Amino acid sequence: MIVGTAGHIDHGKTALVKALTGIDADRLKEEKARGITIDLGYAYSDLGDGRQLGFVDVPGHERFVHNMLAGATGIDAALLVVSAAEGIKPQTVEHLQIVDLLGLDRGIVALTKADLADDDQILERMAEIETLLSTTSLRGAEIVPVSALTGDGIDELKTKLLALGESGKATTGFARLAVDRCFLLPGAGVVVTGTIHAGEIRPDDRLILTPSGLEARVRSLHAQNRPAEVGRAGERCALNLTGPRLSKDAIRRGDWIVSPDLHAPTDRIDVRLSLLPSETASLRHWSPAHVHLGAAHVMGRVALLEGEKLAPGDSMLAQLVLDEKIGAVAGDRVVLRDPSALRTIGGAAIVDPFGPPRNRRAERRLAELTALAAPDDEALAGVLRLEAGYVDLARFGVARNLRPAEVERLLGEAEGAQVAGYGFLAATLAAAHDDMLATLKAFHAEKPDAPGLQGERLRLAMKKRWPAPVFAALLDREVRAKSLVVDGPFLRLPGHSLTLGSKDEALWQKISAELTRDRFKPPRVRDFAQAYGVPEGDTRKLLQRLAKLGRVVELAPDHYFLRPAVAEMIAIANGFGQEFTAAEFRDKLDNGRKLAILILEFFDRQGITIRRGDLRRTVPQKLERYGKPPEPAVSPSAPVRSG
Ligand SMILES: Nc1nc2c(ncn2[C@@H]2O[C@H](COP(=O)(O)OP(=O)(O)OP(=O)(O)O)[C@@H](O)[C@H]2O)c(=O)[nH]1
Ligand SMILES: [Mg+2]
Repeated sequence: MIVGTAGHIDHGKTALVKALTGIDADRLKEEKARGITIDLGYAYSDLGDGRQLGFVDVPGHERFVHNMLAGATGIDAALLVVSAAEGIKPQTVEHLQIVDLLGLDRGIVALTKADLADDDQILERMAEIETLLSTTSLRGAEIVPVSALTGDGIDELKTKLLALGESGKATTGFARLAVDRCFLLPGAGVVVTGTIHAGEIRPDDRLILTPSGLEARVRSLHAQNRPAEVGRAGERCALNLTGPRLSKDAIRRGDWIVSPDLHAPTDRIDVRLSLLPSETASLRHWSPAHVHLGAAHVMGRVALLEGEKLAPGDSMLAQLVLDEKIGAVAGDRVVLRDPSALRTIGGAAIVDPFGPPRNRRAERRLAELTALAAPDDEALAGVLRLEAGYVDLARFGVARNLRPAEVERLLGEAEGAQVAGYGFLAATLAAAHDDMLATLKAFHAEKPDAPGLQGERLRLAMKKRWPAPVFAALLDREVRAKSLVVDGPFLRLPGHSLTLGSKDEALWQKISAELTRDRFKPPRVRDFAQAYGVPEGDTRKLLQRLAKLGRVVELAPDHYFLRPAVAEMIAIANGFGQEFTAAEFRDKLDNGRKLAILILEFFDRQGITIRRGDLRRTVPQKLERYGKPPEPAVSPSAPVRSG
């Protein structure tokens, strides 16, 4: 269990930690010289029965509140220290505000230097403190008079701290540790310390530094100051890291060390923001602020999403636009301080760590944020019901540090279904199915001669406009279910087939027989017209229609080939396995030099072949441009011999 101190300068925090643990957490030379705490100090006390109390000792000086903030993140409970001699002072109030904004509702107040006050004074201080706590997350917390000098009350305080118990952070998510220190240990190399906010870390784990993206492997670790095989959420850990580009200078306080699945630095964070009631003026849109998240501290601006001003004591959805990228997960608490870092002005809970750069104030975005502000299960169900109708499940998982299996479970609970990484409600899928099929049906009715719609046309023609990747997922689902058919570049209903008029059909029968017989050297439009006594214009029109249907391909003006024959010729060209000449190609097709060159020029135009001087080669990606080549004809089986 990790306890963080809080309280005004000189009120006895470090002395109290020493009385509780025997350890002086002030380790810097400057701290000793000035008699004040500047940076975070750490102390552990083993209670002998396997239990342990860990302390993060913070500075009370108003200039070092940013350090206090880095220390207060990830603690289980707050130990608010108030001097019985001095009572409530500015940083007593500010540290308590921070504890409140971080959502810490477990803590104890130590009324220190009790040896310097009489009983009446102590009772008076206790009443003042009780009033101060009453509007915060620590309301009702116990107040224990203690003296680090005489030792009075120390054992009682220890017992009461232990009784608070651990806060129980989620070990189910991917690992994330907030780095508060990084140093070089002779013989070991780079060591970072910090609190694990979620998940577990073990030796040999491969982790990533957020935001830098540097890779690190855990060589060994200490949890709560002892060598360990695993560090769990809620524990303070020291990790000995190695990595190709890792160095002490590449790691800073405020970085996160995360499982690779969770590495997603962001500089636009959508939050629910509260302005402290003690503020004297409203916060205006686009105000600059110091933003503290985890152990990180960056500058940013506050984009208000639901108005131009936020009044003291009020809350509103907002987007924090940061000067630098950081790691963030929904539910994380953020503390804001004024631009000159003189006072804490408010705090926020992260709703979506990946805020959009555009349309962030649009009504549908605000509705989405309202849904996302709920606990995980309700949030997923809520977002599925929104007008957009789908959830990008991977993004949802990373934003909230949920493993894919957990997202899947939540989706099942919300009675949703997954299609290619997107979640939908069954009713939404049914509506999309109906919409897609009705759109195609209407198209077929309007254009019975057309083979179908191309994918993008279908997407744009539907009643509901899906984003292209979501549409692709929905379309794939329908194709798999055979609700619609992919026909070359076209999508059509399975029942839709083009029928030619009986005259055309009869003509096509004759023409197709000719095209089949001489598939590499077919007659041309004029030849058919003459042969069958049909006007040339009508013959041409029929073949143009058949080309639209994908049955024939016009390789040169008025010169049509059967589509499978084109696929076969591509296979023949590819069959050379290397560059080939027009003459070699002609010899395979046996169709004359002039025609062979016309065909190859057509292939060149289509990008199926690339020509270099007299040589050509095929382009692998284009080989199936006209479908797969027909199976080679099966040779007639040898007559069965008897005997
Ligand atoms: N008489 C008396 N003096 C105390 C007691 N606790 C602390 N002090 C004295 O108060 C002074 C400040 O104590 P610290 O523990 O350094 O105070 P702090 O809250 O850690 O101060 P910062 O870290 O700088 O905010 C020191 O001179 C201590 O000896 C106590 O219980 N009784
Ligand atoms: Mg101190």
